[in-house]
Formats: sequence, C-alpha cells, structure tokens
Amino acid sequence: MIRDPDTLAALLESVARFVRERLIPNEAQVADDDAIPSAIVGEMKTLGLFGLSIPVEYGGIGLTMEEEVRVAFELGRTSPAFRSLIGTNNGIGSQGIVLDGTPEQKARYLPRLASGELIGSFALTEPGSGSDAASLTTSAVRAADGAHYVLNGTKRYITNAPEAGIITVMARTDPGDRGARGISAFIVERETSGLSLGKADRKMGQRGAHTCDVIFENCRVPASQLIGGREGVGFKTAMKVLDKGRLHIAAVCVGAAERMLADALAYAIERKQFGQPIAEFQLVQAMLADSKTEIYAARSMVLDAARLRDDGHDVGTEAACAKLFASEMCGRVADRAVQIHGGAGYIADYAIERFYRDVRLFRLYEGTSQIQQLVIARNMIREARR
Ligand code: COS
Repeated sequence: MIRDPDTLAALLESVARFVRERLIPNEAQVADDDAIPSAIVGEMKTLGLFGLSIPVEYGGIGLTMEEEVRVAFELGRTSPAFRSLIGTNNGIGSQGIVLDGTPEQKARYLPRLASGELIGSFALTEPGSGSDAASLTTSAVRAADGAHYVLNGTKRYITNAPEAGIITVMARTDPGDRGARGISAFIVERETSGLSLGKADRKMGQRGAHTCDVIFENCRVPASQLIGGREGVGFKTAMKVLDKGRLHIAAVCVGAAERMLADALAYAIERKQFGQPIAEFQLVQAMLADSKTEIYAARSMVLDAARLRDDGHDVGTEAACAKLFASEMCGRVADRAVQIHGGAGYIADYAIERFYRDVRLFRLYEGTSQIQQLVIARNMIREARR
C-alpha cells in the first residue's frame, strides 16, 4: 500500500543515489576491512535507514510493507553487509517490540532503534536448536523476588550482536513445556551483568556484517523486560517477526540479483571472444534471459505478498513462498553471473566473486529453504483440512 507516491519516490531516489554514490564505491573496502566506515553509518542515520519500519510516533519512517520492500530492492543492489547493519533494527531486532511490546517498552526502545543510536538484535538460534526453533533450551527462571528472571544458555550466529545495545531473546520460562508454549521473549540490554559475547564468527561472506554467540550466565533481567508482559507467547512473537523478515529478505534477494545481472550484462557486452561481444552468443543470452525472467517473477511475488500484508492478510505462506523462490533465484543468478564472467568471475577484482559468496546466506538465515518448504506445505495441508 503506497500512501504518498511522491514522498515514496523521493525516498527511493535518495536511497538509490546513496547506494550508487556512497555504498557501491565502498563495498570492496568494507569487505577488506570487515567494517563499515563510521562516516557511512552516520549517513545511514541521517537518511533514516535504521527506522524505516518503525512507526512514526516512535521516530521512525513507518513504511508500509510495500514501501519497505521497494526500499529493500534498492539496498539489495550493494554489498549485503550495509543492509545487514540496518536490517535488524528494521526487522528481527525491533519488530517483536513493535508487534507485541508494552507501551512502556515501545517508548523506551523504539525511538533509539529508529535513530540508530541503539542497534537491536534477535536471539533465537542456539547450538542445539536451529531449524527446530521450538526446542530451544535457554532458560528464564523467575527469581524468588518476582521482579527478575534469571537467564542461562547460549545463543548462536546472532546477527549484529557485537554492535547490539539490546537483544530480543527467546527463552524457556516453563521447563515443563518443552515445545513452543514454554517460550517467552525478553528485551535484554547489552550491559546486563551475566551477558557476554563470544568471539566474532569467521564467515564465508558478508564481511562487514558481524555475528557471534551471546552467552547468558545467571543473567538477571528485570521482569519488566518480558515482551508484552506475558509468558508463553514468545515463540509466536518470533514467528510473526520472521514472517515479516522473510519478505524483507526476499526483497533484498531481488535487488542483489538485479545488481549481479547488471554486472554480468555489462561484462557480456564489453568482453569479446571469437571476434564479437559474448553477449551476441545465444548460450550467454539464455543465461541473461532466464535471470531476467526469474528476477521479474520474484519481484512480482514480493510486491504481491507485501500488498496482501498491508491489506491485513496473514502472509505466512506467501512470505515463505517469496523467501524460498527469491533466495533460490538469487543463488541461480549468482551462479550464472559468475559463468558469464568466465575466469574473471573467480577473481576478487570483480564484485561478482564477492556477491557469489555473500548471497549464499540468503538460502540459510531467517529460515532455510527447507523450512520455507515445510511452512508452505503445512499451511496448505492445514487449509485443505479445514
Ligand atoms: N505466526 C504466528 N504464530 C505462529 C506462526 C506464525 N507464522 N507459526 C507458528 N505459530 C504458532 C503456532 O500456531 C503454534 O501455536 P499454538 O500451539 O497455539 O497452536 C506455535 O506457534 C507452534 O507452531 P508449530 O507447531 O508450527 O511449531 P513447530 O515447532 O512445529 O515448527 C517451524 C515451526 C519449523 C516453522 C519454526 O520452528 C521455524 O520457523 N523454524 C525456523 C527458525 C528460523 O527461521 N530460524 C532462523 C533464525 S532467526 S535469523
């Protein structure tokens, strides 16, 4: 749902210009340094990029889902590390509070998340619980004083945890319920004693975006930090957050695929073999055409699902379909783009070598492709039985 086409067009144009003039020229440096320059982080704050999806009354831009995915198409066109830094504040690191937080929790945290003063992170995955998220074992035991919960356990691969000021943590408040209903969600401030971070993970790609373990050892969290003030609904909060996050990631996949295809097309037009540009060869043309078609399909899916969500529909199935198709499509486009580049595609001087590694993550995080398939099929079966 686009509310004001002119304002949105201006925002999209300023994001596109920022990507073109500031982010793309710095991509290689960010990968080399494994860090985003503070000047660029400052410009991201000024543009309002940390608060795209946070409601206006809390200092954000309050974009609708359709507006947000259109911005994500633009951000996808550069190194995913940049998007990752603002990604959690707009997605998994803030939406638990936006969707289910108490008015006090919203007032306390959302304005600082929207401005980028605070980085938000989301801790669901554990060493023994990834796809089977409901089996998590991090415990949150209500202390005798009633005013605190005591958290123990380890969370793994937590995006932006090294930068985070607050972390939405899913923990088991009911040890008698080993499934989803025993889980509650907490907002844990970084400085809480008993919370520590593991060493930064060394990843295949997306250098400049950071993940690490988050460890809780008798970490005393005030009871007021329980999201929504209710125990036992934390898993549902996490699933709702992921439904939205999956649509956002699908949109980023579209942008990344567009960028990789643009690079491959430019290379195919410039590179000559057998006396002519390789773009003239039909086997190369087939790769270009298949990529264009699949990107168009993914873009259309993402926009359709976003509009449905804006219209108030439950888009659990559609978000999973979009994430599944767009991330797999992105992988195929990355592979073809390397192929079109030939030997050059394997050399780090070309952005495609980095993108090929960076986009591999899209098929894994916020639910693997297999989890999306499972969600889609289960929803179909449930619907049919109704
Ligand atoms: N929105 C709201 N509620 C949801 C929901 C959604 N999208 N999906 C599930 N729920 C609810 C269910 O309705 C159920 O509630 P009730 O017990 O009241 O009926 C509860 O949550 C448990 O759901 P379910 O039985 O489907 O849970 P399962 O353990 O069988 O598995 C999957 C659910 C596999 C889909 C879930 O664990 C998952 O998404 N795993 C992947 C996790 C992931 O994406 N990790 C990435 C890390 S974050 S970067």
